[in-house]
Amino acid sequence: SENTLAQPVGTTLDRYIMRAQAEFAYATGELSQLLRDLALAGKIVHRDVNRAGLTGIIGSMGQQNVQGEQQQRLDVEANIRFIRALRNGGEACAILSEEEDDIIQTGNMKGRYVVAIDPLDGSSNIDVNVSIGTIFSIYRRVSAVGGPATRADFLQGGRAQIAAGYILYGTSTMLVYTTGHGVVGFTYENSLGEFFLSHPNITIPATGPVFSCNEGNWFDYPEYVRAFLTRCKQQRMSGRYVGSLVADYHRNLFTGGIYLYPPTAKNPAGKLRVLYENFPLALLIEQAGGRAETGQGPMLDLEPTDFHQRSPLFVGSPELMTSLLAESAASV
Ligand code: AHM
Ligand code: MG
Repeated sequence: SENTLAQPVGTTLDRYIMRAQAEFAYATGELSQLLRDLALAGKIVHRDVNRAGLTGIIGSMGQQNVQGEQQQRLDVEANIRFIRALRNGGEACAILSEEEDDIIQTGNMKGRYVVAIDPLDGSSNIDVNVSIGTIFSIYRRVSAVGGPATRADFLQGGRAQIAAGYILYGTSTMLVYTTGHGVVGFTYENSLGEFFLSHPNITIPATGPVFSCNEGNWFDYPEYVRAFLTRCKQQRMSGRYVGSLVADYHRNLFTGGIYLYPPTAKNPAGKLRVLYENFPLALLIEQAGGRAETGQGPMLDLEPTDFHQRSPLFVGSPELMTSLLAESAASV
């Protein structure tokens, strides 16, 4: 998964995508167009997020989304932005969004791709000015081109993803993605309105100093998870948990570490969603040299059956994942 593209300083996302398209021969430029569409919507959401405190756009619309959570206005906004960009771009025939129960047919029946997306994850963090993110996953459709997308298009399994990534709206806005040839990162330059290549070949350190989980759920965690976390503490590792998945994941990707969302009493199957959270982050981590697991096996081997299904998520540096799995094996 070595990324061999030599890049001059100041490479924009568009230029990078054009060169990568030639180098990796992906499709016929359709995937390139999709990535550009996602980046465009990401710029608009970046603008909305950064204006949020100013324009009173923040706040509940008094609606709940399909998971029964209170929806914030910016979630709705981001959902609209991404759907519109993908519909206008023409390459995606359908979209699955965290914000909507059923798949959204874009009307582009000739489009060869489907996109699963969490348009704005961590929405409970919006009101308190904490980093939030978008997560996306792309498949080539298995249904006939020219007709509507089907359930099967979205339920192909994590290994069928042809691209995945996230946008972090943090101290900087960054786009990080993979098309199966390593992981690349771009940083948004506000005044120019462009994403620039800033991280040409992202790999996760083999181990790292950080464990990330919601320790408030400690008494719900399986015994092997507690045994592993106890070891982390004995070794004086750092506990770091924003509670915003993209931010926690992104930090650990760079520092090395492990993120855990085990089953809990409230969420016995885990909290995070398979299709637009766990699968894309799992593909990214494998491409970056790390590992992602459900607790029952590799995340990417899970066979999905439902659009909004959840699973536990354990993801991070390979050595830490190995010690977690050793605790798990010792516990049976
Ligand atoms: P959301 O779908 O309500 O935005 O929740 C998703 C968030 C993730 O960003 C984060 O990793 C997780 O929920 C945190 O959950 P908890 O507050 O239970 O620790
Ligand atoms: Mg989410």
